[in-house]
Amino acid sequence: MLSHNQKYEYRAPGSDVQSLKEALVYKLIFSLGCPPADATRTNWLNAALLVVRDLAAERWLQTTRYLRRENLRRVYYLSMEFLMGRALSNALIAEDVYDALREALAELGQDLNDIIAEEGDPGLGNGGLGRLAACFMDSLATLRIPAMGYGIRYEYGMFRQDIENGKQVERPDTWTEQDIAWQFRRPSKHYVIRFGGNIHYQGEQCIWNNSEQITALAYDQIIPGYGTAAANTLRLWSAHAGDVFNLNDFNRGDYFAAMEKQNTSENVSRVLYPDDSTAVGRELRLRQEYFLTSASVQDIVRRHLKENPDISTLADTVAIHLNDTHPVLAIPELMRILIDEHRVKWDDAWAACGKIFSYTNHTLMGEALETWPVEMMGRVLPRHLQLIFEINEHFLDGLRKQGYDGDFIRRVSLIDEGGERRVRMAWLAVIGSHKINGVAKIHSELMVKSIFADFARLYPERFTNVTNGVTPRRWIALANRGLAQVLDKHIGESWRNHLEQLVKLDPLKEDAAVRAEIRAVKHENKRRLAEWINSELGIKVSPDALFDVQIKRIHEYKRQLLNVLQIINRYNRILKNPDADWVPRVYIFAGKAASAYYAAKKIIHLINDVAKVINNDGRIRDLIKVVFIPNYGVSLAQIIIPAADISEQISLAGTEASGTSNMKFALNGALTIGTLDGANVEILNAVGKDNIFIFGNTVEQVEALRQRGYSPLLYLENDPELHETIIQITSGAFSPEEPSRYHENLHVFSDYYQVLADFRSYIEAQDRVDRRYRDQDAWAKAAITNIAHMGYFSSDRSIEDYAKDIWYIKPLPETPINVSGGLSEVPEPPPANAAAAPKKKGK
Ligand code: 26Q
Repeated sequence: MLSHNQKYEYRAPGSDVQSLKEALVYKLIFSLGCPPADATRTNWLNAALLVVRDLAAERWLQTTRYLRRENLRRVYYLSMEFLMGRALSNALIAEDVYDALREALAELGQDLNDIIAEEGDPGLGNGGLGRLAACFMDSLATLRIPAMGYGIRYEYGMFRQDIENGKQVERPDTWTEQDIAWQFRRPSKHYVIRFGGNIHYQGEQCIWNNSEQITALAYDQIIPGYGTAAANTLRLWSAHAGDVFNLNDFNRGDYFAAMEKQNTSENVSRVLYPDDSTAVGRELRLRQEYFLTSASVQDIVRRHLKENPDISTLADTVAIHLNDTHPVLAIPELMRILIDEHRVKWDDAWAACGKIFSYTNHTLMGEALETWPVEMMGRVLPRHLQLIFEINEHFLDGLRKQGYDGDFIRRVSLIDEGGERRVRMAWLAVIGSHKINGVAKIHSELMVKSIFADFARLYPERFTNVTNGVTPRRWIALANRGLAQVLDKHIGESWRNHLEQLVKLDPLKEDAAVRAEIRAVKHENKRRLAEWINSELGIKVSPDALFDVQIKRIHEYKRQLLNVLQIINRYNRILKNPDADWVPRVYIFAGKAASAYYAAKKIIHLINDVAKVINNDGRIRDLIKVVFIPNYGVSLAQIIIPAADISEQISLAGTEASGTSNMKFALNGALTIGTLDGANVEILNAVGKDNIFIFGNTVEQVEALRQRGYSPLLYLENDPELHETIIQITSGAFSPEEPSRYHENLHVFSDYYQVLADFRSYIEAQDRVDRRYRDQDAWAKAAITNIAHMGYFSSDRSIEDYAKDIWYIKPLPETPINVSGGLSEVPEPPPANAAAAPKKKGK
């Protein structure tokens, strides 16, 4: 038997080919109960995941233990969305065992690519905001910053998109059915979450009674850093019937009533809400937001109290970051816990919140800002509504004392009193945080001039910018292995966690051999995508054509419609002038529309209608192909982006907060065609005006047009080619079976996003693209320039900015932890007769 202080000897798994092979077979037999000869692909995938998880598990536990021992300040990243992408391939890169595992599997008769592709892609997010959270988790771990992500384990993530007769059809995404061996279910980590009920006072003490209760259950996944001994955790909460599902209900004999109740409470983590054009206040969404924040804040406070004598030092050990307003209920929830459960004084609690919270804004569009009806909030979260009112009173009283007038007070009040009273979540985030940031330079500048102008006057020091970034591990090392090899050969391997190293590539653009290598990589990526398009969609496209790509959520402000008009115009021009020197193009679209967003779904239909007509028009001789790739997600992005020549970033100036695919494309050697919006502006500065195609009105011009009264008809009257495209669409040239399909709902007549105003400038920019593409050498030079100047757009740089300027957190030392054998001390055994001999103090 082992005695105290003795170490239990265990063998850390080896990462050489032979050890991996043995480990794979071991996992198949002993963990999955399946002999290799009978193993399915899913069995192999799970065996591989278990083996790789073992490789990461030890340093993960070591990191946690180190943090606990040193009691280090940690940041908690709260987000309703995490679009992590597939886990296996990512972990193979982080653990540096990609090639070794491929060999091990090959020796066992398996193909690594097939095994990787077997893994589903959990779609626990809508788009940019969720993927940003995932890139940030990767960078936090890689930079050894003590951090934890908190989110929701939706049973149904983003819907699966099918295209039927040109239209989007939504089907449920049943990702949990695959039962992937990656997440750890943590039955011991659970919290009660309460809704509804009523509140009353016993003296000073507020009591919240008769609430409905459910349980939040933790699922953890390891976030391995690249090239480091540290690893972080992503904790996702799943709702389980708590108190509601109790024996009493059964004993009363109503088995089915008990079952039904369980159903309603577990609804909370059932499904991801869409990023719609407007933030409609749905009660279940409010419950979800509270579910995430309450479970996370309870967990954070519990951890603090385990490592610290009392609650008074919480702000020293904890930073909580709010990814948009979605988790902003964390502020009143922390107030409730501090005041009601720990008897902290109101002012002290509020001061602590101000130190703990920080908030990122991701949109300037007023209609997308979250507000909740006071009536609903009072019903679902009575204590929190009361706290919000108190916070508001304190805030407004302070302003009145400083002499602010009634109109100002009305504008900054947490409660919007115009019409049905509503709680303004963004305002709550601003007054409860010490830092508020936008996600690109132009966005942060506009933020303090527009939506937060009043608050910027009150708290100018709080507002700052952190330009978004993307992780080079997933977006080059994994997605573009060909490019990674070229980079390794010419500039060394350290770009993976020092992306600024890419600049070393810049002078090599003058070297014809390097240009040839870069072109060969691109061609191979295009060939791979062409093959995929042919096998999955039955459309033949040539890898020699220019691949022009717009992949992102379908939204009016992102202006997929502008791209469609341009394609139709090109089609018309080719028909009129067939012998000109046209550059063959493949236009690739992908993206989902929120299921209730009628105009966005109409755009998908139009893209598919236009594709059908043009792709089947023999006169075009394959000079244009239009492909809509269904069911866009992280894994598809990994195939599409490395194959792009042109990256479409054509939102109306002032509407796209940052964009992040723009960074991924440029990093993979695509040239941007874009407006002066979001991070495009910074990409322009990085690559120089000759290596990007900028067009369209500026923010100031857009604003001036609006002021004057924007008139789309003017553009139609003055531009016959534009007029022609609109007439074709509305008269049914692309929907002959239903000519009225686009009669009235094209939305061009109000044209809120000024598509027509930018049309001509866009066409001219596209013609410049053609001219450059005809000179393949010049194109390759521009592509290399783009890659070389993308160092700034690493999410490592973003996270360094956050850590220094917003969270005040330092990274762990290089080797914080004794990785070999450090986990295995046996705890002190209990006394022989524990009940009879209570532990003596001091021993
Ligand atoms: C809100 C209320 C109710 C239901 C859903 C929502 C909701 C959900 C998701 C609102 C918005 C979103 C997602 C927003 C998003 O992805 N924004 C993008 O964030 C990126 C990262 O900063 C930016 O690059 C993009 O410009 C921005 O559009």
